[in-house]
Amino acid sequence: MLQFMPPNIDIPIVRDVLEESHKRALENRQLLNKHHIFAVNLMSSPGSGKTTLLEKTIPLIHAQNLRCAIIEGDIATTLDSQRLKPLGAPVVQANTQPFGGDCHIGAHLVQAALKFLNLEKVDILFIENVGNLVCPAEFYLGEDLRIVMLSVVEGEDKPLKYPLMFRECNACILTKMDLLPFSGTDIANLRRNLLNINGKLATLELSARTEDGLENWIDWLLQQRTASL
Ligand SMILES: Nc1nc2c(ncn2[C@@H]2O[C@H](COP(=O)(O)OP(=O)(O)O)[C@@H](O)[C@H]2O)c(=O)[nH]1
Ligand SMILES: [Mg+2]
Repeated sequence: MLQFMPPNIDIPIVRDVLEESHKRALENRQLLNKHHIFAVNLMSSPGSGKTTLLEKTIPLIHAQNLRCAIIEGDIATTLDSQRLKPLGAPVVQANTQPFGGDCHIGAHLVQAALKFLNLEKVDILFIENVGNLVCPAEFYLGEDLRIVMLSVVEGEDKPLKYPLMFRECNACILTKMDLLPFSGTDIANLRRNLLNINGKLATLELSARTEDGLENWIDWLLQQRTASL
């Protein structure tokens, strides 16, 4: 008979790891509070458009005289950081490959990354999480806002298949709306699926390519920040 789990699995070790992670997240929270920083954890599958949205968002936030910083999470490379650096906001790359290639950013990595930022000069911190619709949902980092992006080409079933992510987030940005006519996605059904999984989920729709919906996203984001102050 196949046995999938050793009978004496050491469950306390798993719990300790999660407790340690939560402790670090609360420390991050305290530090961010101390500096009045509004932190946004941006999550999605690889390729949904997180970096592109940041490329479009940061100049618009800067235009409001608010200062941004970015923690860029990836398993490997500094490719996304290189895309974002010209925007003028400080960027810290957090790669998980040296720590075993985790499929999400941990609170300890955020803690380490925060040491590279002059927190006195940051109003909004964006954390681009590792592209993954599963693991990042499980780890609180100390953020104010958890956002999942879902591009319409990924299909209307994704909220049903990856419910934790959609339950754990405050908002879902449906993106690549310019591709909707080619996607075969039934947008009404997608909206229904989102709300069936999480009735409190705020939903925004935009295209970073055409910039439709971008202004609405910025207004909403700044309202969330104001409400948190
Ligand atoms: N058509 C279209 N393409 C987009 C949009 N946003 C991002 N992309 C493209 O999707 C690809 C992946 O985007 P990227 O921002 O790197 O995704 P990330 O992996 O989530 O950071 C790139 O080729 C982008 O140009 C959008 O709103 N519309
Ligand atoms: Mg990216």
